Amino acid sequence: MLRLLPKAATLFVARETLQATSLRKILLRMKLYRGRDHFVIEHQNHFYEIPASSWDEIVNDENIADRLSGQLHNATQIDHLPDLLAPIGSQEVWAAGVTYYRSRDARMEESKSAGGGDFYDRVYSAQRPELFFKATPHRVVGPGEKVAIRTDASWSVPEPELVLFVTPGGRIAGYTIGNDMSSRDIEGENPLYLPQAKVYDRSCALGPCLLVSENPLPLSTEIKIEIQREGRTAFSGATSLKEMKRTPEDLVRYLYHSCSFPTGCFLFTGTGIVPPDSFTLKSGDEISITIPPVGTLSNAVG
Ligand code: DO4
Ligand code: MG
Repeated sequence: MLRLLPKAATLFVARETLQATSLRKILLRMKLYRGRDHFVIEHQNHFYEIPASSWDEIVNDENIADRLSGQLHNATQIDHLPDLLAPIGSQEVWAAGVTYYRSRDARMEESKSAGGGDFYDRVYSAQRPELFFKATPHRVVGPGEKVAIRTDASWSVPEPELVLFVTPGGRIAGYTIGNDMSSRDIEGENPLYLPQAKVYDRSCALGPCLLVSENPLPLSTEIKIEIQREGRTAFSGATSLKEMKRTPEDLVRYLYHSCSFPTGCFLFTGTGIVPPDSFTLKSGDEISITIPPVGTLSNAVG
């Protein structure tokens, strides 16, 4: 610990304690990356390689932040980030839906002719949230990898979402960015088709890192998306956590009710950005989703 403190701080016990406290606060918000061969912590714009046998070993600690700040002292500094993989090990990925008014509206519109609209209105205001299973790890892609469109879908969109990492004990220990790729024509035809509209190979992107934070993200946190097509912006949009109807803690409480997650889990918190109905993704589109404290997740469609 002292190695990272200014020398003068060691002369005054009270000041040292103060310095150590603020250092701890800084350390308890850091980015954890999963590289192909090793794990990396980003701290104050420097990268440190840390030893671990697996992603699960790191994130299954109920106090990930303390574990990482402890490891930082013996870590090897490296010049740049390695090629990144999705920040996931053996965790299941779940998702909440219709947590923003914009999503409720879009869902009611797309399912109107099938008579499903009322369900979305009811779930938006019900106490119990909509929670659905999104992906097993092998269906998840990481930064720079391609997300897919279902070949039997005619109307596909990305859903840019804040994703929680929840420990086996049910504590929100970190945040990442997610793309909940969705087939709106299939979902709109019948709400019972939701698993097919949502769960298919490469339908889920996560990354670029896990922001390990002991403090919740402020409601002013923005979520932004930009889709580039043939060199121009085909769609862009933004929202903030202020627009979310439910709290992350409430979503976790329902997810963990009568359901265990031995290695923790990821939980998408819902989308507040839906492109206009005339928009559908095409192969070659480049999707960038930014949540400022976490970073940017970029994936092409293909
Ligand atoms: O009910 C359909 C899914 C909604 C969803 O994924 C979202 O609101 O983000
Ligand atoms: Mg979604």
